[in-house]
Amino acid sequence: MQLSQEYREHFEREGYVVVRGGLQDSDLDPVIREYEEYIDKRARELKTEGKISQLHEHEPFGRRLTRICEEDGTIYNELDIMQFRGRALFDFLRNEHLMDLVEGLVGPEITCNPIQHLRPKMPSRTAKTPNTHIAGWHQDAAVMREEADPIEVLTVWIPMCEATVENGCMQVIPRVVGKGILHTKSAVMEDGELPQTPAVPLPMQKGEVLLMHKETPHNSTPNLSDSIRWSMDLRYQQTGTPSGREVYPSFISRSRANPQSVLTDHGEWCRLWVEGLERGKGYKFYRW
Ligand SMILES: O=C(O)CCC(=O)C(=O)O
Repeated sequence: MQLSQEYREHFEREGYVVVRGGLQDSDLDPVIREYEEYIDKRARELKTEGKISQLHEHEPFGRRLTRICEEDGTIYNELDIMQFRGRALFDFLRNEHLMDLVEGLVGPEITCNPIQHLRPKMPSRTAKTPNTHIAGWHQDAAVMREEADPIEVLTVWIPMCEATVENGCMQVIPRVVGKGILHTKSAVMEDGELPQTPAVPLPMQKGEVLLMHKETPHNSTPNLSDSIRWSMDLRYQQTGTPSGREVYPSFISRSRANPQSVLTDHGEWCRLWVEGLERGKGYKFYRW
């Protein structure tokens, strides 16, 4: 699906747009299956090691990890993109439907920025799981280093299940773009830095895609449901521009001019991340 003029105008005016039907189950399900298989394998290992009492194998995708983590939280820290590095996940980062949407705003030469996450946002009441996926108000521009300030890095937020107000969907402050970085002290906005415009909660269905400008303030609230809110947040930009996190690997995910330059080698992507994570130890990720 190409990004329509109407969607583009909404993005330009509001600083974000939710694209209905941007992805299909067949785009997301291979990633979900890959995570299901991994969680199953790791649950069996933890059970053998005596760290969990049961496999919880009859629980659905939205609940199994919660049940496992109530007994042992190890798997939780193995699931973000750079640690997990699955093949289906890597393929998804240059998925054709996704690239079509991104091309509508970034143009035909697209690089995948390394500031990218896959978040299993756990129900808040899960005692043993670190609640790291509650995002305070911030602009993504502020989590990049200064060299990316002039660059248009597009945030793409993708729910892998329904995202609701109850399970902690994204919220944005519209029409802020053009004022630059509003943070003055840290990667999270302080009281008084947030524009007074009312926030817009963005409940989304699986298959919908949020495209967001890097200056749009956004947050996400605690997950008050009893199911995990699975999502990905990815970033893309024009090839040849600085990522704002140079220590980690960017890669070309679409090129109309030079299709051979697209990275399709899963092993090489993994290698780049292993090296990048090593290089990133002690790196100053934020400007403050
Ligand atoms: O997924 C979330 O809850 C927060 C995501 C976020 O803050 C971001 O993509 O910058």
